[in-house]
Parts: sequence; structure tokens; C-alpha cells
Amino acid sequence: MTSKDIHLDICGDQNEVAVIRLTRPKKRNAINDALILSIRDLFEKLPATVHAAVIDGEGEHFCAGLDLSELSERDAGQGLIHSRMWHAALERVQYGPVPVVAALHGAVVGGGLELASACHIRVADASTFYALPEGTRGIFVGGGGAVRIPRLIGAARMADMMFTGRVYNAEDGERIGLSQYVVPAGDAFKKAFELAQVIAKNAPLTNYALMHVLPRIAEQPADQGYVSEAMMAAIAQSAPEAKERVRAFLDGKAAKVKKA
Ligand code: 1HE
Repeated sequence: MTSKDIHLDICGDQNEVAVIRLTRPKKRNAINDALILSIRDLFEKLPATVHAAVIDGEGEHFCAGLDLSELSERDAGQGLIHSRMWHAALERVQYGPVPVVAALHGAVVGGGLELASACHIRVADASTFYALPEGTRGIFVGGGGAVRIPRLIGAARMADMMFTGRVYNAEDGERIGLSQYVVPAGDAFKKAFELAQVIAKNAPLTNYALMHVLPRIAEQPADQGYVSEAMMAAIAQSAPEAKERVRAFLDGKAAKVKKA
């Protein structure tokens, strides 16, 4: 099932970057049931050439969150199932086949922030603003935000956003951890695409470890985390690609780390 409100392009010289765009600008890319299911399906079926993805939104806003027009129709049981449907979809984003870079601009609110939080890198342009209006609408986050957002900014800041309707701008968002990059207005997609191209060149096992193992280690008690880290390090370094890359550096054929 693919909604008309989402578009997939496969880009790059080797078709290595998927560009996924929310294309519902008239409704500020608000996410209805068809769209959340399409996000899930799309991440399940990315072509094998793809090694990184960018997600962005058409129009002046990244995403206005849940399509509120569908909310009033649901009873409690349906609400539970609906929330779990979002969880399944955003799980495919976070733990899908490839790292995902979110290109943010304008409103990144409610479920839009939940979607962005499921991505691995967030690039915000200067027009970006973040909010969790669920608090003032008398509802609660339901797309995994209660789990992912405190891990980015802490439970106290998230609670403040929901208690008071606090809105963070792009710069403050970066300061507290909502994004890793801030760029001038209009440049988020360009920067996100550049980053995706860099990521796509990494050894696949390294990307796998960063997506699937690092977040689990971060949740483990330290003594278990050290063992998980050691196992992942051993697996990664044993891959032929790792040996080739290290040999290239020792032979003076690979780039040095340059001062930022
Ligand atoms: C919508 C939605 C929406 C816009 N659901 N229709 N999210 C919110 O509470 C955010 C609600 N939206 C806004 O605060 C504003 O729309 C924006 C700041 C995002 C953009 O403002 P603006 O002035 O550019 O657009 P607008 O005039 O408010 O909206 C344009 C149209 O989009 C309008 O419809 P129209 O038929 O009158 O043209 C709006 O009704 C429509 N629209 N946002 C439905 N969200 C998994 S649980 C997640 C829980 C949540 O995400 S709750 C938070 C929902």
C-alpha cells in the first residue's frame, strides 16, 4: 500500500541514496493512517542498491504530526492499535535496512517530531521549529515519542514541551539535542543528502553496528555493554572490508582525519 502523499526517488551514481518525501503540503504533511502505513511499507521494500536514506517534507513544513481529523473517530481500543501501528512504522525507520537522515524545516511537531526522532541524524534549517502540541490538545504522544524524545533531550525537557506548549527554534533545538546540524534556511535537504552520500560509503557492517547495536548497548548496564561492544568490534574488524580500509590508511592511500 503506497499513499499518494509520499514519494520515493532513488538517487546517486550507484542508486545508493533513497529520498523519501512527504508530499501532502496542503495539510502540512500531517500523517494519516494511509501515510503511516506507506512509510512502513516503503522502508520494508527499499531496493538493495540503497545504503542510506533522506526523509523530508514538501512545502513550508516538515510535518504537522498526526492527522487530527482522524482522531475523533477512534475509541480507546482503536487508539491503542493506532499507536502500535505508528510504533511498527517508525520501528522500520529506526531499525530498517539503512541509516536515515531527516531534513527538517518549518514545523516539526507532534508526530512529525516522533518521525524525526526515529531517524539517525537530524539536519535542521533555520526555519525549523519543534513542539509537542499533544499536551495542549489534551492527548499524549503515541508514535514512540515518549521513548525516543527523552533519549535525545531528557524527560524534563520533553515534559516541559508538553506541559507548557514550549516551542524550540532551530538553534535551541540543536543546543538541547533535537538536531545534530543547523544550516541556513533552505539548505537542509542539500546537507542531508551530502551526509547520506557519505554514510552510504561506509562499510555496511559499521552502519549496521551504529543502527542496530549501538542503541542497544546504550540501554544495557555497563558490564553487559562492554561485552556487546567487544563482540561487535570483533565482528566488524574481521570483515575483509575493514582489513582493506585499515591497510589503505597504513599504505598512505586513505584520507587522514583533518582538523575541523
Ligand atoms: C492539519 C494538521 C494536522 C495542519 N492534522 N490537519 N499536530 C498539531 O497539533 C499541529 C497542528 N498544526 C499547526 O499547528 C499548524 O497547521 C502548523 C504550525 C503546522 C502550520 O501552520 P500554517 O499556518 O502553515 O497552516 P494551517 O493554516 O494551520 O494549516 C493548513 C491546513 O492543514 C489546514 O487545513 P485546511 O483544510 O483549512 O486548509 C489545517 O487544518 C491542516 N492541518 N496540521 C490535520 N496535524 C502518533 S500520535 C501523534 C500525535 C500528534 O501528532 S498530535 C499533534 C498534531
